[in-house]
Amino acid sequence: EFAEEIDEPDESGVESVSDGEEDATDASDRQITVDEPTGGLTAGLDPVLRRSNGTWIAWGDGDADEAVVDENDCVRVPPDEGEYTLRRLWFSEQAVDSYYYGFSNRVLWPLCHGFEQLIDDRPGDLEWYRRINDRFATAVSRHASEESVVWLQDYHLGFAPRLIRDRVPDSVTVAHFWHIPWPSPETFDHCPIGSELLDGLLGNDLLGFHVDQYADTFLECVDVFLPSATVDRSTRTIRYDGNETRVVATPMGVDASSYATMSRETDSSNWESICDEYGIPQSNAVGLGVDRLDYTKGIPQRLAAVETFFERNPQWRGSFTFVQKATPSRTTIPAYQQLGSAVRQQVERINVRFGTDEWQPIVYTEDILPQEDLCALYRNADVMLVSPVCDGMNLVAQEYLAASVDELGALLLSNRVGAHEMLGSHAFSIAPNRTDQFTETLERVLTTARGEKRRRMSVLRERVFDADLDSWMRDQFAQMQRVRDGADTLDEL
Ligand code: GDG
Repeated sequence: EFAEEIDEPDESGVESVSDGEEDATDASDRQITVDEPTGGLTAGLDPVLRRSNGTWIAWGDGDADEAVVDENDCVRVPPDEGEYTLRRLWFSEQAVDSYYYGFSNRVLWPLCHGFEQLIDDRPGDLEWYRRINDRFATAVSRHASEESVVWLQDYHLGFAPRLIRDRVPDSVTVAHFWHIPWPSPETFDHCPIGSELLDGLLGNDLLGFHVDQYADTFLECVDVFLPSATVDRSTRTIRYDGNETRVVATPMGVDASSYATMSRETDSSNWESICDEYGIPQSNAVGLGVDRLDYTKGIPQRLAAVETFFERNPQWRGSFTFVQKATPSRTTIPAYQQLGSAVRQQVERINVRFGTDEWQPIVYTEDILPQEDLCALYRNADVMLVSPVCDGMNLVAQEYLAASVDELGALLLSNRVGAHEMLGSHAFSIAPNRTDQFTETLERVLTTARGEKRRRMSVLRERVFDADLDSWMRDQFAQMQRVRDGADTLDEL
């Protein structure tokens, strides 16, 4: 999900196939090509799979007929070494529309982010969500052995843990990481299948969230909506239907050293060409936003603060440029289409209001940038504006810090993101909907002395390096091992 803008299946390219298993493809004369992502969960999982000689079960991206797979829809990867198995599941266009663009992203996504007014529970979508979860569970049960550890990712697989639990031996450990927030009981009450979802998730032995708040609201929801469950808040353990689920908060990190290395490798010519391409005056102070074009990310709120900033500070007109990199996402969903046009209009209006022949206050792009260009932007931004109204963690804030090798910039951070728990004390904290306070904070950042910014930045960078992706991954597996060892409470470990 977090790398969706790069990995999301091309809607037009998804082969229309039946919901059943695909026929075998003759792979003998086809080449396997691999794009290795830098950073992100995918890159973090790869070495784990290699070490464990495991099986990665994933939604097949692209054309099933063109895929290089054996009769079980599997391929050994990486191509030359063949250290683990990649098992593909192929979905029809209808399945993608209903499961992914439907129940996952029209119901669960808005629900978990507190946008219950945007829930659009279309007839049939839930049924596809059930079916696809079932297909994942079937695939898992075919590959799992007595000693397997199954690790599920995210809200697209809410029913799968129960379905897996019912089909695999008791000795198998089932763990899950939920990458988005968990809502309060009041918001969760809007979930059309609340108790079924909780029942599904309690098929897990271990359920991870980014921060304490989400772990606690999950326990509260179980308490309220699943009366037959026994919830122990002090140990974050739930007993339900003969199974025990441990709930943990483990904040996800980024591959900090690879961002730092890539950032160091960018030189002034990279930056010059980005400035030329997008019309950023090199002499300007630069503010930066990097997000998927999603209503949770607070882009309109950020643009409102930027507008107020130029209104109140004419001296900055012509010498501060705000760069917003917004990646189109889930564009078949009306709420996303509306957001996209509202944002484009807002940018246009602000640029008309303050722009001149030589200078645009906002440089807006929907391009997907190569990682090197993203790092060059991070490194050269004087202030990074991360202002979601609700966000599970927010990796962009951490990537910015990791890439800020010169320690010259500053992070302006919403108090409504998971990352605020780790970074809030030394970032410039804002409430995303309070435009005045947001604007004042931006003014303050731009006039704060270099020494003070460096002091904050070096504390923040240390935190991001200490709690990086590798440490998160190790933590996850240590927790799974503990659950497996059957320790009574995590506190005793
Ligand atoms: C979900 C949760 C949680 C963006 N544009 C480009 C590009 N990106 C990369 C960023 C970053 C990723 O996309 C976005 O990650 P976020 O964490 O900010 O947001 P979500 O996509 O909403 O992710 C979130 C995350 O899962 C992990 O648990 O933190 O709260 O919503 O890595 O760098 N990368 C490249 N070019 C772009 O143009 N190369």
